[in-house]
Amino acid sequence: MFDWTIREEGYAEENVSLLGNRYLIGNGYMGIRGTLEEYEADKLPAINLAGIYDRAGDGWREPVNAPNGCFSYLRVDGEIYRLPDKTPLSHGIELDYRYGIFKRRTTWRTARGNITLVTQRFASMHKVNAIGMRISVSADFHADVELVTGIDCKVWDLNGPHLEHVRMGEKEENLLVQADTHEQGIEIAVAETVFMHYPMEMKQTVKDGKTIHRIFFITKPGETYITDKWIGIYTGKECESPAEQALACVMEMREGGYERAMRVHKKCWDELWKHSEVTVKGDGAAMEALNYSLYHLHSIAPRHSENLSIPARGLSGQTYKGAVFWDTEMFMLDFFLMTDPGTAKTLMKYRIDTLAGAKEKAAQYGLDGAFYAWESQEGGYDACTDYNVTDVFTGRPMRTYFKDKQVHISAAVVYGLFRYAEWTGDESLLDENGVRTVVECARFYYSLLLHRLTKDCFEIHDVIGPDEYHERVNNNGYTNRMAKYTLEKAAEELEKAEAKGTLPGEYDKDELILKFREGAEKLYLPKPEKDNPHKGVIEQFDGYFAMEDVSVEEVRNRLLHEKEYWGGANGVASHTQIIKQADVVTWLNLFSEEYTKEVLKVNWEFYEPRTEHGSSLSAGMYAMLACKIGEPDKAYPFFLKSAMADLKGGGKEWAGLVYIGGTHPAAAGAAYMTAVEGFAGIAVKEGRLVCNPSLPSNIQEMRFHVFYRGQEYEVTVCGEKGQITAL
Ligand code: IFM
Repeated sequence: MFDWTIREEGYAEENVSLLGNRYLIGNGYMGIRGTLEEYEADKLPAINLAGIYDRAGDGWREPVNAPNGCFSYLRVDGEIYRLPDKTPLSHGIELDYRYGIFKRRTTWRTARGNITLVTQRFASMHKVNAIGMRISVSADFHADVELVTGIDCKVWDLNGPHLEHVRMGEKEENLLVQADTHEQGIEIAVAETVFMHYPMEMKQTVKDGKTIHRIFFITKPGETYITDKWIGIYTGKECESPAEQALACVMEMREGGYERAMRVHKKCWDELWKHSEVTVKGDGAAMEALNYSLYHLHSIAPRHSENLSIPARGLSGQTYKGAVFWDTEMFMLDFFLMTDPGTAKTLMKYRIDTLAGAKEKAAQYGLDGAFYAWESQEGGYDACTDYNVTDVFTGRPMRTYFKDKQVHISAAVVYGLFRYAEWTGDESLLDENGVRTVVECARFYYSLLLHRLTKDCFEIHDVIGPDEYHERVNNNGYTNRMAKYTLEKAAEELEKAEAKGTLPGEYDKDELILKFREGAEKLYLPKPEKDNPHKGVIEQFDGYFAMEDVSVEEVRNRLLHEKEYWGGANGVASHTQIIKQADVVTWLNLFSEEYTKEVLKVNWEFYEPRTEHGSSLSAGMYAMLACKIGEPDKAYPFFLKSAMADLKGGGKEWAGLVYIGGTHPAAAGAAYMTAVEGFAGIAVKEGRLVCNPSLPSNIQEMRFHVFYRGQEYEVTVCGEKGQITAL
């Protein structure tokens, strides 16, 4: 029976970070790590706020964690009971991922009897500024209990502290914290209110960086003492007076009551699942992992906003500076296009709105057009630094070129925009600013083209492709193909825009079309090799085949330190054929119709054993290409790996000495694409939705809904048969 719940029994200190990710809840406005209420900053609790960034001193600019309003613990007969200090008789946590409800249950043996603490919390999908918590205490004796619950202002930060002028206090019976971010002085306000279903005494105290309620009561054996707690969070980015709003929010939530708030919250989730649940018959593990992945995507979708996108680590913390990467367009977008097109639009609008930042970045490099941020924060600011990895041996920052050389990012934006327009039929994003975005990206690639005097083609040199272990290479096939795509699309769009009357006045259409078409036509693309030993294989970049051909295992054995970085100038993989993640395979997956199945297969088989899969993005691309080759059973383990990226964990947590742990929404998105587009074979042919299933042997049947061009369809796939019904 599929119960939409994951559980963990017992307490293991070493899993604190992992479980924080696995048990994350969120509503797009905030992500709340799956940590215990009593945890302080050293155990990585976080209420991570979407789109609020700050830079403290010389540290990396990263998203802000709000003061921890979930903070709580118990004192029983004068003694503190909290984990890990007091060993419990039993302890467990669970996540209902149908509804984003986190629960914990802990029983301790005290000198006079047993006491049990049960908590439940949810980030309201209905009122995104609110967190609801229910704290239940029961004992088998007359325990003298003090429930301590409040707001902890000492937050976990990677590069903090971000909060200044922290003001802790109370307003009537409610707690209130106000603080300002360091860089821009954005006010963050967190309010808390409690409602007790039992007689008690209550005090309020400010102590040790926390403002707390102390609630005193004596238990009767067998009775449960329930406290409802509401946390409201507002920032100066969304309103004039965040403190007032946060207080009003918690009062309103308390007034409405916990049960009602929970009902409305669940209704919102039911509505999301109505369009997105994927039923898988014959394979419970696949169904669980897939829907759990979709849960994560829903939890971080910025539905409350019109100009936010999704960071590479979702809302699970400050890793990767809370920045938006190509992950969104190339891995997550399809899920939203097919289940929640409104969110897909928001994601793409974010890119149009950040065009100015991309143009500024191109200009900084002496290039034309728009070079999107590799790690995009608000306004398109590139948070990627020159030194993104710290060397484990010297402790020194290592120069990496992700920001300067991963030029394929601009093409991902263009790809996303057209994917949006083609899938939804909504051309509104391709208004003047949308056209500008596409044209500026094309101008960027045009300005990168090099013309050797001895060759009648253009080349692109000195780039990093998706495989980040080989930096500053020439003619990375993926990059060149995506640049060609952008140039072609821009030329087409210029024609269309003129006809539609959306052509921005600053462009000389005919001149640009001529240039873009010539650029696209003459851009060099490596071809499948004709002769052995690499017959059919496409060389990832100039000179790749000449690099040392060695196994992933052998390269791993050469590591002198478990956290050593594999890439960079002298990494263990840098001068070998070992690649970090799908590269040529990503290209072939996107443009599979341009090659024979044989070529697709030869490349899959050549590159897979040479891929470390050091990025969670990698497996999904291999899974999808395997489906296109017609080998779903080969795709299956890669699909499961993607779908289980957060359920199982085990992904890389370190790049050198830099922490990169967190959730993996791109892998979640890739799992969705593999299931729906790969196994079920959903695609568009001549403007119509078609279904061409190729199920792996252990999946008997799949059912799901998809939106296409404003119409919702139900899809049922069984064996080789697929049925699409308009709803
Ligand atoms: O965008 C990816 C990149 O391709 C590999 N390193 C991690 C980034 C964020 O997920």
